[in-house]
This record gives sequence, structure tokens and C-alpha cells, in this order.
Amino acid sequence: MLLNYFFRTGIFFKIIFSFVVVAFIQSSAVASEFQLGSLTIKDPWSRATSSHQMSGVVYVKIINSGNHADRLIKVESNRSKKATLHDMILDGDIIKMHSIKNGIEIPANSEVELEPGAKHIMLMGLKTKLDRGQTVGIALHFQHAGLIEIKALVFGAGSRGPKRENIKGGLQGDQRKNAHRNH
Ligand SMILES: [Cu+2]
Repeated sequence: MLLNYFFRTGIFFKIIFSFVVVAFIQSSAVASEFQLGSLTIKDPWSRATSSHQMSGVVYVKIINSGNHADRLIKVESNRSKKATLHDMILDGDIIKMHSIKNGIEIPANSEVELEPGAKHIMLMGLKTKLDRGQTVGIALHFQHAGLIEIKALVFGAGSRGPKRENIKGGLQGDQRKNAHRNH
């Protein structure tokens, strides 16, 4: 029997192993770069939420390699009832969050990073909680470049993002100190 021969020679296990390797490479290589005309959408990420949290947050870097400015005017998500663009401002000693009315400008030949403590995408009215390792579908609407759908990878609750943490790793050092911050 052919199958018996494979078992005896170990080829069977080699084939299975190569499938496992391919599956692993595919799952760990979650696309972190998306292209829309001269815009590059890089490393979109989110944070895990607990079941009583009604809102979530998404961060992303947007690089404009073109000679014309563009503007992120609207966001949507498959994981929440509503998604909005938010910024943080210091009001006395208190950091407050407010929605951005006219969108976020992406100047020509430059980049804008939505990151903790600054501009972010707010997911309002989460349909289900966000778990680490999941992805959040986000639609970004640009004034000139149009629409692109991206996937943001969910990191741990107190994560400072892909630059600072492996998806499988826990909180470390100052990540832990910042863990109470939601934005
Ligand atoms: Cu917010």
C-alpha cells in the first residue's frame, strides 16, 4: 500500500510537517501593510477588551509617498456599531478625548501615526469583546484615494503596539505601568 510505504519511510510525517510549517508561516504573517495609490497603511493594531468594555481602539501608521495631500475623512468597523476619529487634548491636568470633525490630513511626502496618547480610531459600541490574536476589520475612507479595507491585529489589553511587543508576549516593563491607560 502506498500509504503504508509513506508511514514506513517517514514521508507521511514530512508531508504533514510541511503543511504545519506553511500554516504557521501564514498565520504569523498577518498582512501588516496595505497599499492604496500612494498611501501605505502600516501595522494597524488594536487592544483586547474585557466583556464589560463598550469601546475599543485602533492605531495605524499612514504614509503618503505622493505629491498631494490626502485626508482620512471617515472610518467604519465590522466589530462595532460606530467608529470615529478621536484625538487627545490636555485640559489642565486632565487628558480628554474628543472627536475630530474634519478628518485627519495626511500631508504630501510624509506620514501620520495614530498611536497611544494621540490620535486614534475609536470603536463605539463593540458587538463582541476583542480578544488577543483576533483581527478587526476597518474601512478607511480617504478624500482623494478613496476606500480601503484593512485588518488590525488585536494585541494584549495594555500593549504599546507591534513595535514594542510580540503578539504572543505578555506585558513587560513600562507596558505594565501604562496598562491602565485605555488610549
Ligand atoms: Cu477615543
